[in-house]
Amino acid sequence: MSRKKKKSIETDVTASRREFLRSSIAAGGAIVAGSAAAHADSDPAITDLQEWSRYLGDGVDRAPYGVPSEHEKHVVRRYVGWLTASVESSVNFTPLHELDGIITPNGLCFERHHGGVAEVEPDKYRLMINGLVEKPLVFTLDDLKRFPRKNQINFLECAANSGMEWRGAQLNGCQFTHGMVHNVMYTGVPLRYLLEEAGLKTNAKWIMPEGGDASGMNRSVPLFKALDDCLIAFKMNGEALRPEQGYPVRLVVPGWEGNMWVKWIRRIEVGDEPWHAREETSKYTDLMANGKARRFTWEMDCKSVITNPSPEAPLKHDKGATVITGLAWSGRGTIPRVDVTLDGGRNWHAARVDGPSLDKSLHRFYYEFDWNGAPLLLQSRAVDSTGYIQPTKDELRTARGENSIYHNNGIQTWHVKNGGEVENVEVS
Ligand SMILES: Nc1nc2c(c(=O)[nH]1)N[C@H]1C(S)=C(S)[C@@H](COP(=O)(O)O)O[C@H]1N2
Ligand SMILES: [Mo]
Repeated sequence: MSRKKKKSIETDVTASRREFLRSSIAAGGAIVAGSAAAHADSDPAITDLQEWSRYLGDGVDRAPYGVPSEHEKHVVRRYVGWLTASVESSVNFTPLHELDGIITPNGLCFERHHGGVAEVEPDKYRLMINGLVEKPLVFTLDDLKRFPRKNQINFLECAANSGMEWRGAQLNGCQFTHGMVHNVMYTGVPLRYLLEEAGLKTNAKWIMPEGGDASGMNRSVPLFKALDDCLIAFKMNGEALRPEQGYPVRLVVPGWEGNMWVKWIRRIEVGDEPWHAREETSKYTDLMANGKARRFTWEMDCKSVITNPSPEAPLKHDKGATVITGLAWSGRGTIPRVDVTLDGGRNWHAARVDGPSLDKSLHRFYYEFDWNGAPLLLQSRAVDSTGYIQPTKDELRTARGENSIYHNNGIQTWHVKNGGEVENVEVS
């Protein structure tokens, strides 16, 4: 690079930094100057030569499959012992407060299974399509990989996410109140290609995907969805599905409740009416105040949550520049807008959605402000691309009563107390 060129780049950098400072001041953004001021002569982290600078590190033979830094050991899925009777039919939760961006790392995706993790041998894996088709088919894993593939980033949310909060604030952590969601890039074959290969009969209206695990879980899925954007997926975030996520093959049903995303999928029956399986009658229906139940509530309503600060991620400084961040999503499209309030809903401020805004995918939002150190009542409220506005919990209760476990997409409140500690509360 010529001397002259280098110089002009430096000038550009200085100019853009000045512009950044000016615009962040204009936007009311605080500058961290106080706490970031250098203590170059007294800070041993600067004055002493550190261990890691003194000796050679491990070689490339250290970890053929990489793992996170040992300082990140607390970043794990967690479960709540009293929530379910056994660990085989149970759930653990994504540590949302430890993550950023929109992608959930494979080892941190929450798990929900009804009969434990099936250990399917890929050589013996088969997917059968039968019922109202011209020719019933059986695919091996290699067969599936000869169809054209698609990549899609989609969130999966269990319909029971936030289900413990229907009758009031209960679990003191965003991992537990909202952690039954993950967002993954799937690679797979559009289900439509497989159904077309089998040839749908003219009276075909529904499909019933069925799992190969001990629970043999099944759900009725209307044909219009199966032909629209469902995937028969074998990769997550680029690598093979993890055993707990359905290795070697799972169904992806974008925007619809997690229960329909059948793992270890072994069979798809085509029919002319729904099967009224256990998972769509006694479970995954929403009992209303009048004793009637809503059924086939497939789409996940627009929802958001502030992940930081939150009970497991308190504020560690006493005032000044503060970043609020969280996630928003909708089973009906994208999230053009998220608002944040610091005072329990009296004043709302537009948050900044950053990163890809994809259909039926998690969105990341930020709100930067200058905290005066006083207590806060934090909430976020998302609006989706259909114009639907995330409701308050009271609005949900008025509409549906308190009997339900499922589909609680109400606005979450975090109380930031003096000292930065955070508690799960409700305001009304
Ligand atoms: N075969 C099978 N598929 C299944 C389940 C199951 O128990 N067995 N659980 C369902 C439920 S209730 C949810 S919320 C999602 C959870 O997917 P995950 O474990 O990848 O998070 O898988 C669904 N698919
Ligand atoms: Mo679920």
